[in-house]
Amino acid sequence: MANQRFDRQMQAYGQWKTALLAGIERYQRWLDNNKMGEAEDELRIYEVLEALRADRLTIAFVAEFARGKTELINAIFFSEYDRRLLPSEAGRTTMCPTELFWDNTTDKAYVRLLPIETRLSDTSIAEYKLEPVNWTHIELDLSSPDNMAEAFQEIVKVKKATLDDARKLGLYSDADAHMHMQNGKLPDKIDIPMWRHALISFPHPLLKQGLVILDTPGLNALGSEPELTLNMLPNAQAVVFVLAADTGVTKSDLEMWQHNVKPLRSGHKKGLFVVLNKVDTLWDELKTAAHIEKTVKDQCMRAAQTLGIDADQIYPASAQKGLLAKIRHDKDLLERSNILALENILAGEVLPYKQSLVREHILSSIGAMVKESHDILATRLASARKQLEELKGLSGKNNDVIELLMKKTRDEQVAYYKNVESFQANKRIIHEQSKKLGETINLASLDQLVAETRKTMSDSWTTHGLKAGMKTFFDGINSRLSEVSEFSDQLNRLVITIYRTFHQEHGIAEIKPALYSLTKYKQEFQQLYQEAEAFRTSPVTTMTEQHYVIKKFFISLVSHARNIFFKAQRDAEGWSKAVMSPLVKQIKEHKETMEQRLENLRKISESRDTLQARIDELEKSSASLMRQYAEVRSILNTINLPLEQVEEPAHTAKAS
Ligand SMILES: Nc1nc2c(ncn2[C@@H]2O[C@H](COP(=O)(O)OP(=O)(O)OP(=O)(O)O)[C@@H](O)[C@H]2O)c(=O)[nH]1
Ligand SMILES: [Mg+2]
Repeated sequence: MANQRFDRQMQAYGQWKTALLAGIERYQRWLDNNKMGEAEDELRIYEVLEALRADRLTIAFVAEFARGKTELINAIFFSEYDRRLLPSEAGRTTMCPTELFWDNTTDKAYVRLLPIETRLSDTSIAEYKLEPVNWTHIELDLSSPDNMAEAFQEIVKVKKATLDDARKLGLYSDADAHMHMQNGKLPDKIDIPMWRHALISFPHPLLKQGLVILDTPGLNALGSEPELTLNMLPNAQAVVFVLAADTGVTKSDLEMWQHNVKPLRSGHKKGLFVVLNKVDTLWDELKTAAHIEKTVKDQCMRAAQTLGIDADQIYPASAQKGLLAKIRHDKDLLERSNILALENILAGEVLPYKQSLVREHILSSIGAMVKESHDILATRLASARKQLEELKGLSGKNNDVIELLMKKTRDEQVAYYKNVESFQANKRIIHEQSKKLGETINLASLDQLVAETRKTMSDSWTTHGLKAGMKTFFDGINSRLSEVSEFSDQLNRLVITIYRTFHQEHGIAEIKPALYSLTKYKQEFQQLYQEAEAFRTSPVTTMTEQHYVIKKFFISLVSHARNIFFKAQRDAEGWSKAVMSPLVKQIKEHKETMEQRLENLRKISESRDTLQARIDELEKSSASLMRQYAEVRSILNTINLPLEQVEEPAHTAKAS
């Protein structure tokens, strides 16, 4: 009775991905067999296939310490081990961000830990991930749950550090002194986490299908690792924010919500879930079920008011009772814990959302290409049919008619060639201009902006310096984006005119060219700005050792912005290579069709016996074209297929 709907919905998602992979591979073979693909197309298909194979779905659990994040993860995903797999205890437990996933590149189960001292270097966690030598590696013995539990205990380890060392690591500042006082005195050494980040590769079926669970420590740790707030959490497809019924919404819960969680989903509402955990603490044997239900409802309502969301957006649950119920196979307790309802919500919302993201990615990378193949096949089919009709009409006609037809076709051909020449000139212009577009989105100019920003902050790595720095940085980004926008608008207009002319003057099929748009990147920058603002104004940022956090924050911010610029530039390059391709292909098709028609007419005028043979040939090729057309259509359909819903809509019965 372990994970039910989530499990099956994840399987349905896996099947969709498998069908998609197979469809795209078929398309790749089809392009190859028909010599339709260019090197550029092959590369893009290869990239899409690789991205699909490496595709992951990340669900992050975020909350203040001891709200039950780890217990929820144990209850939802890992109950079949009949024990508490990840350590969850009273007080601060999880000491470093922990990623659970399956490493399909090594097919090995392990725990990898990044020493806390790596915080002293400027290397990001993402970069460290590429260098296993920097991590402490522990193999997992899957046959022994005790051995696994012991290995997982590493994640919660702490060690003693002098105040000075802790300060250098950004883990202590004078403002936190009161938290460490012992008998009114500051100790010489304080506890700091052993590890900065943990990776657990574990062969659980869900993880094997690409699920990644990100468990995080409480507010302090979140505030001191900007990479988590700026990169890891925004990249997760879903964030579960956990509150606890025994504490209600405390000041630090609210701070975390406002500064670290809410901004994550400011652009889109999907993928943010709030759980009111530990509702079992409200279960009172002396009260009626109706009374308890009302107490839970009231608490959800109050929490919703404090967070500024609707009450039905908060899911009451008991992770601990849910885990216990699953281990004991106690259906009533499981129902009461409301864990299954929570699973239903995750399955019903996260997976379709994730699917829409993957679909968007595929459509933006190869959608136009597949559509182009589709259109070319449609053109070929139409011209084969037209030729068939023409040839069938010729039976019984004398040579004069054929001569006349040949002359007409030749004239058409001459006029056409002339226009193709002017097209070549236009194509060169587009090519040169779009090269300039790529240059406008220039990483070197971004780096220059970064240098300017650093100067503005002039080594004042304080929240005040950051405020000025962020203004220089985002103003600079905006002015660069406006420049690119203006240029790409001009270019888009030119492309539209060329396509339209060819359609109007030469009867080429009407194709809508793909236009270059910056909207996506502008939105990403807007989102980044909001996250950065929330981080800048967060009380944790103002409290912690500023120099350390702000420097790290700045590095994260820059790397994120660079990434967006890089994507915009890569897309501009891809776009400039692909934008004229549909028209080029249609022009080539048209040319070949005309040549073929002339050749047919010439052969028939030489010998009438060839007429029937030509008709037969054309009929055969029409049939083959029909099959190819159907094939490409089916690939387009698979990409657009909605995710099969494995059960009725999510059941959201509230816990009582
Ligand atoms: N009564 C009750 N206790 C719970 C529930 N969920 C978790 N707990 C307990 O609360 C304590 C903290 O749970 P954790 O899962 O470690 O909390 P966390 O949010 O991961 O905390 P950190 O790792 O410190 O950030 C543990 O003792 C859990 O057993 C619940 O639903 N009901
Ligand atoms: Mg924990």
